[in-house]
Amino acid sequence: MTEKQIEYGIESLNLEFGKEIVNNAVKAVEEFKVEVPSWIFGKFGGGRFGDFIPPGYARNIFEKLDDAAFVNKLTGASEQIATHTLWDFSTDGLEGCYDIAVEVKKAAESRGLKLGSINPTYFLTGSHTGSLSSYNEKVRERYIEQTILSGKIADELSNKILTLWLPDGSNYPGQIELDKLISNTIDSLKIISENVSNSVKVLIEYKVFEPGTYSTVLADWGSALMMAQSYGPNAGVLIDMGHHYHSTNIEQIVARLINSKIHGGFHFNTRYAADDDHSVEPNPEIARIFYELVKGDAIFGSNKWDLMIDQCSSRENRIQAVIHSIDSLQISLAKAMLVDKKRLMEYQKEDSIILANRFFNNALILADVRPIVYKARNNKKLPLDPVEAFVQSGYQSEIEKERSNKNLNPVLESRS
Ligand code: LRH
Ligand code: MN
Repeated sequence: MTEKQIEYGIESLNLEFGKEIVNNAVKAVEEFKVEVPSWIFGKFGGGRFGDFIPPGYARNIFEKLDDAAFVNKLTGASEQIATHTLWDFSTDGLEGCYDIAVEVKKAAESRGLKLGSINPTYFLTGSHTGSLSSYNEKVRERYIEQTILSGKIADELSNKILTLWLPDGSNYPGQIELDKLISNTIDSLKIISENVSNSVKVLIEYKVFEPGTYSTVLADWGSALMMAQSYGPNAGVLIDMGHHYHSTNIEQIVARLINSKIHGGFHFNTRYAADDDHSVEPNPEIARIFYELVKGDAIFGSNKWDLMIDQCSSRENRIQAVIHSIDSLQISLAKAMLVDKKRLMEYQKEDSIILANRFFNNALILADVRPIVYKARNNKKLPLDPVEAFVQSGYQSEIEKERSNKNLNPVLESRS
């Protein structure tokens, strides 16, 4: 889109939505930040029926930081990187190591990045009987230890956010006592809350199924909220887009948590089947979610939620996929900023159902907000289309060449 087209686009949006609303939307896109996951740059993903190894994938946390730094350079919106303890701070994938985390923090900052949310890893070797809910006390202790270490890393080296996703559940009725797993998890979280600083915010992630099929300990927002409340006032709920049954009204879960002032966070991705973890699509659902977040002052304000991308790729280019997600989130934010809430609520008061819906959709579905996103990037001297800029940069062929030489120090070889 040329400068002229952007100006025309802004002019027509000013006419339809008003100059002040459009200006606020441009400012919001300029300030928007989202965390990227370290694991998107590695070989993790690809589904269980294939072993596609993406060319030029990041072989260790330092190459992941290189890729994340390049994404931040092109988007100006992703200086924080989420890490997984046994993927990024471990030499054996069995235990986390604080000193490696110190090294990774230095490496991140030397690339203009910051460590973001810390994810204890409850799903690698030895997690087949569960983690914090396991019947096996030794297993529970091991994961409690790893979580306390991850809490220390979050408190002392990153942004004081600890996000917990438990794969715990069962595959057959009768395999376990459902209430036993719940009480084991509550007991484990109690020990963790006594050993992790309460300046650390703990976000509990739920998932409707997988790897559990018959039962999942943390299967929905309600179970995650109850666990968070049993943990303490510094705990909340983490919503992952792909962790719901189809037709679940996710924006209503957001509205409910904001309404009850519960700490919240997001793992943004898009799914067409189940927990696909695909790149974020700028669809009406994401726009409606951003409307609730903007209205609830949860993007920039006092009630700020922790916004993260959690995706992994099958065959698509990983770096293009995460830049595409950032672009889609900025587009969704711009749409949400265009809703004139005062006018919408007048339609609602009049019970003008269809007029309210059409007015809402004018902003969230029909408006072309690309001129707003481009103007914001122009103002920040950033490429208008960061995905295209990535393709033109030659970065992909550079990393494929560089990372094809085999003499990598194994200690650093990453497991994700
Ligand atoms: C589980 C999940 C969780 C992560 C993992 C990589 O499906 O969404 O957030 O820890 O993906
Ligand atoms: Mn997730």
